[in-house]
Amino acid sequence: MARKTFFCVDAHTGGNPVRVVAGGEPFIEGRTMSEKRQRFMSEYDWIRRGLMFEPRGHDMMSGSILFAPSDPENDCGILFIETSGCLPMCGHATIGTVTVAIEEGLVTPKVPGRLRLETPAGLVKVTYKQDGNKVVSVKIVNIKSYLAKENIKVSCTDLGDLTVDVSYGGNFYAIVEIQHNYKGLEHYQASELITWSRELRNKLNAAHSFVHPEDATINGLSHIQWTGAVIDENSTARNAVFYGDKAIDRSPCGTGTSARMAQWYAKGRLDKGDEFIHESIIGSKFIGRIEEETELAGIKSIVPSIEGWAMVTGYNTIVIDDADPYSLGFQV
Ligand code: PYC
Repeated sequence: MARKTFFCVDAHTGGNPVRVVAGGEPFIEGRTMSEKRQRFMSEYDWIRRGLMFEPRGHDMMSGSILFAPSDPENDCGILFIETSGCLPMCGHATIGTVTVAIEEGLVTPKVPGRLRLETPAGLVKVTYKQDGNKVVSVKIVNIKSYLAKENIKVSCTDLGDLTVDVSYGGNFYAIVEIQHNYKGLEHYQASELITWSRELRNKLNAAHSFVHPEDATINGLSHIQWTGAVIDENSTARNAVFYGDKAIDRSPCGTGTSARMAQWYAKGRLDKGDEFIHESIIGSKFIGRIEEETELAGIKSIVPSIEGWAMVTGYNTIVIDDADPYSLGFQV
């Protein structure tokens, strides 16, 4: 009988949970975080399942595991774990992880106020501000983001025919903008958006291929971004991002915000330096900005930044015991 113990610091970023594994993680081979991610998914997925699903987690649970960096220039590596799997990149989890790592002394930055993080999707540069020990804001300069496909037709059983764009901001997002058959997220129940998201994701993945041009391990449309009217007139846009089987991000979604900025940039609706204030389903906000105009394998792309905040909610020593029939969790 084996019993494994994980020391976790729980936090939330703009309302969405981040469970940071601060002790108990295994040694994982791999030269890069992308290689470690592949190894983790094939050999250690029980850790993700046990820590993310019920009864230790819940449908929205998401988190991270910290590793030593492979390049000594960098501060640390991050693996993202979620109910949906191991994402190549996760913005809200990065903001939460940085907050926890600094406040709890899990990482000592080489340069105070700055971190260089290795993620499976690439290097992410971070700046953060503190008030005493409290990290009050975290700004992440994300990986290159781009509009992958425009004007894709897809039908939704309840809504009818829709036209969506697919954009990459660390994960591939289908973005549903207001149109004839879709009035905006505030007109529907979250449970309806969840049901429709599953259908759209299945149909879009069956009909199209979404593969990162420089890293084929990043593939598949994983997230649906439903847009809507802003609550605060000072915000630029609002969204509700669906992921996994039943999750709607409570934060504005960092990679989703990056994907939306890349879409707007490609369509001439956002310029370098413009502020993009993005609201979540609960009204929490991230501040986005295009830091750089660039290209990725010949595709017009941007380097976006996202700024937000996180709060520690608790310290959690979690046991996963082989004798427990629900050691790998469950979903209902
Ligand atoms: O913030 O990038 C994000 C994210 C992805 C899924 C949930 N949150």
